[in-house]
Amino acid sequence: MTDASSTPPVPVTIHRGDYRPPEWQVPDIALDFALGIDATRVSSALSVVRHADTMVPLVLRGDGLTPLGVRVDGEGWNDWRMDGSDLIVDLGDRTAATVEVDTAIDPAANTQLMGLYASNAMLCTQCEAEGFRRIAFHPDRPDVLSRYKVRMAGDKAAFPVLLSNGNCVASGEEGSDHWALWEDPWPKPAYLFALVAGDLVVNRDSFTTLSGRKVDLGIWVRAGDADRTGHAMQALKNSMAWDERVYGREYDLDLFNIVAVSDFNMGAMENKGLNIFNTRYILADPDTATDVDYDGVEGVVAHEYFHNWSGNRVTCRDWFQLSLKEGFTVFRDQSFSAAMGSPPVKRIEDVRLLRAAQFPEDAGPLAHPIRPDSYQEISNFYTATVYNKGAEIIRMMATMVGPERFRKGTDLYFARHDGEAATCEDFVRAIEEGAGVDLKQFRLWYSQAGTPRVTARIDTDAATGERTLHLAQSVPATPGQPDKAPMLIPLRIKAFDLDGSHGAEEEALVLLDRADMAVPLGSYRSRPMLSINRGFSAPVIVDCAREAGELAWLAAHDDDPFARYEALQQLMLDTLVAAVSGDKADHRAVIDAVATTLGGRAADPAFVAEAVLLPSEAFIGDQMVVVDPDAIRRERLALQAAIGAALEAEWRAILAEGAPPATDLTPAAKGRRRLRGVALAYLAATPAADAPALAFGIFSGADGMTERQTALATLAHGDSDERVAALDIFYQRYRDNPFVLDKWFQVQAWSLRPDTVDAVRELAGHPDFTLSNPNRVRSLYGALTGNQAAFHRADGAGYRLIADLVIALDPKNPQTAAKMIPPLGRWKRFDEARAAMMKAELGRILAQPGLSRDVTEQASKSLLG
Ligand code: B3K
Ligand code: ZN
Repeated sequence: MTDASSTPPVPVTIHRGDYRPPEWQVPDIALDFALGIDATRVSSALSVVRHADTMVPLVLRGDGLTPLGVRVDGEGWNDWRMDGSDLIVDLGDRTAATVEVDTAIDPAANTQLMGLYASNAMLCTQCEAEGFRRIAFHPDRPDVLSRYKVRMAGDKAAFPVLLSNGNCVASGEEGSDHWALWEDPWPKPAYLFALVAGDLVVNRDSFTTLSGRKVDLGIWVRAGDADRTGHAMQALKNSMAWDERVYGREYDLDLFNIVAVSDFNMGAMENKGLNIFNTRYILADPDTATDVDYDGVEGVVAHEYFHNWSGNRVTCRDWFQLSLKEGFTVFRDQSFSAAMGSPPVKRIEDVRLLRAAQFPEDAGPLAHPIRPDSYQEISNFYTATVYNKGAEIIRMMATMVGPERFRKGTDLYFARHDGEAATCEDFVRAIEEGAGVDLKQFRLWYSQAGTPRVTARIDTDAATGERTLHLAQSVPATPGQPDKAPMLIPLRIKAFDLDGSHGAEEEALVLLDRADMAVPLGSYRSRPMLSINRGFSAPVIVDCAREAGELAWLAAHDDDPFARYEALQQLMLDTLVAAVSGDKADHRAVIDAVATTLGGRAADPAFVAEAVLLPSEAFIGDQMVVVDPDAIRRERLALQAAIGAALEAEWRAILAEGAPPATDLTPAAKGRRRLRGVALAYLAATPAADAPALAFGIFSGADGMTERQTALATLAHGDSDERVAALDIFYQRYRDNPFVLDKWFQVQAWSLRPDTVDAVRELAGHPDFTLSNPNRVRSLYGALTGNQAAFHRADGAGYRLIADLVIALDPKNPQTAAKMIPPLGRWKRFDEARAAMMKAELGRILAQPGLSRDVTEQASKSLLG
């Protein structure tokens, strides 16, 4: 017997091609928990059934567990041994048995926040992907599905509320202890197991499903927080109704519980019937949450709820199939949020996120297909590629077949694989058959990494006046994939006729399925205006030489709102890239286009706010061969100041109109607030002497967090007395609210001030800063890595700070530590001096003894480039 926790992890690479079906299935599991914050005893009884032809022993995975007793069919059993952290039980020639194992765990010492851990005196679990093995020995693979019976007992005063998956079927008291027995009728993989025990209050509601089943809904939070759960509850009920209407999916238990937890590695978790959430995606009221926070709550509640079908009823065969549930579920939550608000604005937000997080990933050392071929630590593959590019791939299928046929495909998928652990291939096949479409070449999206690049050019036949669109595609080499085959790229296209010579203009869906292609457009007397990849129909980069005048025309007239947004962004990008490359900056065309777009602000303020926003520093950098963070900042600020000054009267008028009440959460009100934030930022970029006072006025007069935070963030960029005062007032007012205090850290780390890296270093020593809370870590250090010029400060201070963080955090929480590494891995994109410093920091991280598998994998791959 060995203690697994002392064994250093050896990086082993797991390959998708090595998948073998499980040799033992576990149809039933009974768990018994004797709860304690720093000592919880777990007794598990696994009914196991042999599925192999040979007499292989039962392998139960463990992580940091010691078996305190092993019994088989009720008898003490000696035929077991430890293999590293795993428990191997030799069952001889038995084909079925009940294997019982006792273990003891210390939730309070669990700083990884995986398995059973303590958060604010409450016990909770996180098992995806491989956390169940930190609670009990188990095969712990998603293709082993079991029915669970969970009994838990503990001190009534410490743990008045006892929750698990499914339904509570019995409960009782024993002196100062009490107990509850939960049963989940639906077989599920171990990663969907959940348990919560603590002192919680509940917001109860109910939902009646399509077939008339009444479902009790409960959102459990700490005392005092219940009145901030209304938005989450409404989002849950809207999600349940939407999934019935759009996908025909009904909820399948009598109870649906959500618990909010302060210490959580990610957003939320879809455990069957017992979702566990990061508090930041549950609690919202106008005083503490911004409009963006409200939308985050709605989107994440929907996402986790939708997993009940796309993830739980149909789960993943193995972790390489992760995008099967995540890509599809992100697509579902994006469609839901679009339906609840403004579809074009939602699309812009989703594409902006894809470009900010996924395109860089796809262009760097950690690039991987949405269905990866290998991994060392699966936690490192919960990426923007698997989630967000995965959603784009589902969206392309939906675009190609249209909503009715897509629904036939998903109906077939759910019907055919209900109760199973499926693969991405199963999904594609169901869409192929259900929707009646050939997806043979399309499957390359699952196996080829890298963002395809499409070039587009219109040629004219001088003799006939016929126009032809020439399209070409290339997919860049990525680690392990030097050569790529042409993909199937669905491009929504329209060529606008300026002089009426062409007749009706119609949008076409062009399926670009080879390296080069010519698309006849017909005859146009003057050059048509090309609108391409409308609605962002494919996750590609389009290179299309269009002059400023053409982009300005499209920004003003295209009938696809996304394409209007895109044209203005392209105009801004072209202007900025030229300026950064040393050309004399000409701001006129952008200013005029922004002015024209602002003309539509009364009708659609939210869209206008998105459209007139300048591209981020990082996205400008992505257009360059070698990123020059200082020049990008300089030129972006210069353009912002020029737009600010030229349209000063407009910005002032928008601000003078006043804000809608913070309690008004309609899309129109949110749009007006968003536009006011943009106006304030433009005004603050000008030399206008009253800008800080104006921002401070908005800050102090705000009746809600959207206006308050926007004004604070604007002030935080500057050097005024108002900045110091506002930061102090904000801190004093919200120092006891961790969720809002995160914003206080974040706005300072986002600041465009030259001393931001020093400020972050100092804030890390603030009494309210802690490495134990992932939200706090992200609010400070995550914000810094998103601040391009600060993180890439020429002396390498930003790199050092992040590497120091990774080294300090890894022993506590490797998952969160590993998430901070990718920004250091982008060294190939920067000048030699910066690249050398970034590599040196990666090397310093890798030289640390006892490094986790998570950080080892990310840092070593990042160093390789
Ligand atoms: N499925 C979880 C993510 C689990 C991450 C584990 N490292 C949340 C979600 O995507 O819904
Ligand atoms: Zn998910």
